[in-house]
Amino acid sequence: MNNQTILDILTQTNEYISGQALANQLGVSRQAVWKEIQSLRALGYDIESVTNRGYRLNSMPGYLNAHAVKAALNTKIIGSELTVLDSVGSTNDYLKQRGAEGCKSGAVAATREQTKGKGRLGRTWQSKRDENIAFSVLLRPEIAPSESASVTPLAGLAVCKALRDFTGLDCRIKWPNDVIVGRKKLCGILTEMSAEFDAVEYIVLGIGINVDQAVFPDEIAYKATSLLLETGRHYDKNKLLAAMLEHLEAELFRDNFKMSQTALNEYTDLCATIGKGITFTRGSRRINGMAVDVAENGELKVMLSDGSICSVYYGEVTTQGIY
Ligand code: BT5
Repeated sequence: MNNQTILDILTQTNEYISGQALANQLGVSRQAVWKEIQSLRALGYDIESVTNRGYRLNSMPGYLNAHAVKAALNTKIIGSELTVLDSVGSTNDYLKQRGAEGCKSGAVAATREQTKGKGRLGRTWQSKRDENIAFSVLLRPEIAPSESASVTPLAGLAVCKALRDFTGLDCRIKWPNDVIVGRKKLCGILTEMSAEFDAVEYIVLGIGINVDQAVFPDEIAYKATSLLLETGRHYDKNKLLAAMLEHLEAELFRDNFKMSQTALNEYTDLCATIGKGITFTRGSRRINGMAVDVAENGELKVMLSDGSICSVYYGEVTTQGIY
């Protein structure tokens, strides 16, 4: 017998189910059901038992778990296959491996603990067990590699909108892919891709959000924030993850992974970088300019001191007044 099966039954109803009915459905003894209920309780599931009526699930544990996410999830593709790991090096690496093995588009891997979280360009993403959300989504869009540039900004838009809806915070996007509150970073996104010359094999979108973390290591404390620090509240991570997956599905599939005019307008409205002085790198040069717009393919349009406009697509951008 496995936990999943008893939980599958209990999560589908608000009614009491007798030990005998559970035992019959699972093909095990009532004693085995009782033992399993005990171990689920030890994991934080509040399962009530009433004589002559049976068992009922009152609440799930606060930490990330697949049943609670699925119970709150309303998507067709993203999350149709969903795993919540206890601990993993990086959810991106885990899903890339699954992608190479052929897992289907929309597969999601989240984790309670990430021990080797990755940022872009070889940097690290730090998070603490059960305090944050780290997850990845694998997608198999039928697009050319050159068309994939809009996936990261679309994901940034989706996560920003989800966080705004869920918390009421005035979250903004720091181009290209950070979600910030005020001057500090709440969420980072890392997109990785496996592609042939003319077709994308799969894209793995990795997203890390600071939820309950109250203290950050010295080197990032000046620029990192969390939902707890911003609102003084604890949020249900399972519901928040479900909300993010719903927004990701809506934004990514609205126009087959392209930035529609609506998405572009929303992105531009939420982009904290536009209208600010920025510094970016070209080779070994540092160049100053004013961010004026974001193009359909996600590029940042920057006005230089001579009035000319140039496009910035990669590398590091420092935005005045943010970080
Ligand atoms: C990112 O990179 O912001 C992408 C982060 C993606 C993390 C997710 S978690 C699930 C999935 N699995 C992974 O292994 N990764 C993805 P970048 O823009 O390069 O920013 C990294 C920089 O952000 C670091 O060098 C630190 O300065 C800072 N940083 C690290 N951890 C942070 C945190 N928890 N909150 C705010 N800033 C952080």
